[in-house]
Amino acid sequence: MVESLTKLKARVDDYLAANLPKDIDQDTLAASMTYSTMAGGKRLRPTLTLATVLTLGGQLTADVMRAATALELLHTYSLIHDDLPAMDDDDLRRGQPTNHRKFGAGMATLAGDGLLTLAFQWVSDNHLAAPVRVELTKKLAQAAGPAGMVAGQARDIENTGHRLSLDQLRYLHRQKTGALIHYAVLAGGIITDQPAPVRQLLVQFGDSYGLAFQIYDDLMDVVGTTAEMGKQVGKDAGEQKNTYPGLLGVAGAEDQLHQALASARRTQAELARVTGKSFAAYDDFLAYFKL
Ligand code: GRG
Repeated sequence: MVESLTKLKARVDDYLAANLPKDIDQDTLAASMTYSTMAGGKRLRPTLTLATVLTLGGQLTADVMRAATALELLHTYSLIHDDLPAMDDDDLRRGQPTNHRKFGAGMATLAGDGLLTLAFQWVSDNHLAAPVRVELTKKLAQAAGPAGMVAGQARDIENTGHRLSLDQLRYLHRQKTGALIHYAVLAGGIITDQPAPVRQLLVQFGDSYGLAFQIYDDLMDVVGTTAEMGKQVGKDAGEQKNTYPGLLGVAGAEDQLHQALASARRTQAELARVTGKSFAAYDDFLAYFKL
């Protein structure tokens, strides 16, 4: 039986609280890295990995927790750097002042650098089988690096103020937000040593889910509130960012969201058919989208 999302999130929170401070050897840097990591994120990415591991018959050992939770460190780095004055220049994140507002841009940059680097330490320095650690490290680098999230961020910066086509926007989102979610689901398949067809279905689910997640985030910037999102909303249009509602209108974006969710549900059913296991745990993740 897969644990509830609330319980998985609590496991991630507990693991981070207990282990992050051990690996930082400078007081202000530790405060800055811990501040953003423990500021109350949803823990979507590591919980996707953990739910996938449990669904596929794996156990949440300390080593699995370390490898899975590494992704939350990396995700937090991306948020800190995204908020910096040189990027989005945001004041609020996870309902609290952004890292550079509290610690200054220099320390915030270093907190991000520290979290990114520590993520690779956690994913490689554990007792999982060596081929598993190598595969996780390689796939995480591909997802987060200059052909993944960093490329998406570069595309976003370069194209702000230029209207992209729907295909171009989808590609940007696939890199910027989708790549880490793709990795989150795949990591569960790598940890439990799944055959190639199952891994293929896992990434297909991750890709559809990641797309839905980004469209929803774009929509919430238009129709959501700061209290709901924990960050300033309504910024995208003013900054001429490329977004789904900007390109297609709210109704068009909602339609794309429905299509992405339908595709994720089809893949969820196919995963159950191919593996003979219940993928009901993914229902909790799909329930995130309130339409
Ligand atoms: C700085 C290299 C670099 C990359 C930044 C992911 C990203 C790339 C920027 C964030 C921009 C953004 C708001 C994207 C929308 C989707 C998204 C990633 C939202 C934040 O993730 P959540 O909702 O946040 O999982 P919590 O706080 O719950 O972890």
